[in-house]
Amino acid sequence: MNTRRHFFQSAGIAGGALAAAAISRVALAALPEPVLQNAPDTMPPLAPPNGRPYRPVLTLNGWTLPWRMREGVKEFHLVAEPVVREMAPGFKAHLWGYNGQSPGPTIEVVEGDRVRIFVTNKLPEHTSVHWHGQRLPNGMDGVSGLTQPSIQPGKTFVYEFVARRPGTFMYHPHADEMTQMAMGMMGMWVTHPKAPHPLIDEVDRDICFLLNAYDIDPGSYTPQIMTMLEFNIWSWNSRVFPGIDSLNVRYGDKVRIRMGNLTMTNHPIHIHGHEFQVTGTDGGPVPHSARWSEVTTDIAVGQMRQIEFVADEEGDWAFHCHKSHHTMNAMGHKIPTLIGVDHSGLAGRIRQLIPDYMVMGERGMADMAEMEMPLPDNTVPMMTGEGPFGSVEMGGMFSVLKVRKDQKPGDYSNPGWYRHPPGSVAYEWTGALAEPARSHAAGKSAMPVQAMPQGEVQVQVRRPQTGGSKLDKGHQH
Ligand SMILES: [Cu+2]
Repeated sequence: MNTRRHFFQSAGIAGGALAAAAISRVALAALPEPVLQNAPDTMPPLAPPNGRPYRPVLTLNGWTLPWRMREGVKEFHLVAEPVVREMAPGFKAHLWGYNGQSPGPTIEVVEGDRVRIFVTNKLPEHTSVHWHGQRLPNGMDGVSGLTQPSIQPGKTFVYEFVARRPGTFMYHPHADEMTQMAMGMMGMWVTHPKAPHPLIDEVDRDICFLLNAYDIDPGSYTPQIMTMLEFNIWSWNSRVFPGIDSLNVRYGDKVRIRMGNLTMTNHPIHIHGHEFQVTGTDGGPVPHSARWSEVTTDIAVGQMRQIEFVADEEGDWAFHCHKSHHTMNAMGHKIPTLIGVDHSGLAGRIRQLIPDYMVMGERGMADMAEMEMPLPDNTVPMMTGEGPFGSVEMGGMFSVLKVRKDQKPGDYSNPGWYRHPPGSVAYEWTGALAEPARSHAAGKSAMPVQAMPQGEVQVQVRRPQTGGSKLDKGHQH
């Protein structure tokens, strides 16, 4: 194990700038020493130790890659390699990534910076890096076969260009892309404006992460790379709730969140308690005349979205993908819907054959979150997360925006649960209930119905289908 790895483990990356300054003379003569990270924690923003100043971003459950300045060029060193990523406590995945983690570190520069990136390939197959969204010389675009030969295992390539456009970008391989992105090879890139920009506001908090997805069978460690749609792990920066850190801000802060989507489907990202505006896309800052307020923005595959709002409502606000199957962990979708099915008597008979058999789902799926069931070796429960009032019944692409008056400026640490002012929490009504007024008239329709059935028809609950189809991935009950 590399000593630098130890350094980051013990000291946290608060020493990131220090690490960049501590590069040995030997390294200065050659490649920048690769900086590695093996914790999945959210590291503090990396204050620029040199070059033009900016307010650095915070990478959710991630970190920023230190650089060295050499003759006016910012030099970075990415190492493409197999990594072990803790996706949630107790759940580790064997992924491919950069510098010890998946996703790789965020690269942060200033508009006009000349950037030189050394890419060393420690994977078992060739790779390349595409700088998604950037303006650059064609030969630096990283499309293996088209704009460069691929980087063979053991080789190091150099990319060099000027960061011309301020904005939010990504990087990922453009070589055996299906495999390498399914294995977690991706990272964020932020280019700050070099001077005050009419369309880019100063913000108090700037937070970024990637949307990614994996198909990892419970009990296994390596993603299925052939999966096209049926992923079972929906993650932000290769973490799933409750493993995703909360976004902690000070009351009144102007907050910017940058997200990039490298999954195979779109994600409508939704925030509670606040409205935001989309202030930037893949193409750069959005003109003021084209902005409107909303509470959900859809991020399509390959897109970046930058949202901004003033955090002026105190509390613990849910922040998540609005596809409800994306706020679940390790689940299969071929489980029959059992709501309303009467299982009485059935479980007892099945238990004579399968002693651990449990009947699930006749009252909805919330039972799953509350019941403690034996899980396979390496996975996360379908829904988890324990809030101050009980189970949150969420997993996957979910986190919490914590807005606090006593959060210090620039302090991203978790303030704990919100203490609601007395009388401001929904409560149980224990008084008498009046008989509800109901309309007894049959429904009207736009036109008279032809060929009315004789009697009344009610839709029947279908009995669960058994036999034949295996219950797909996820927990089987
Ligand atoms: Cu989603």
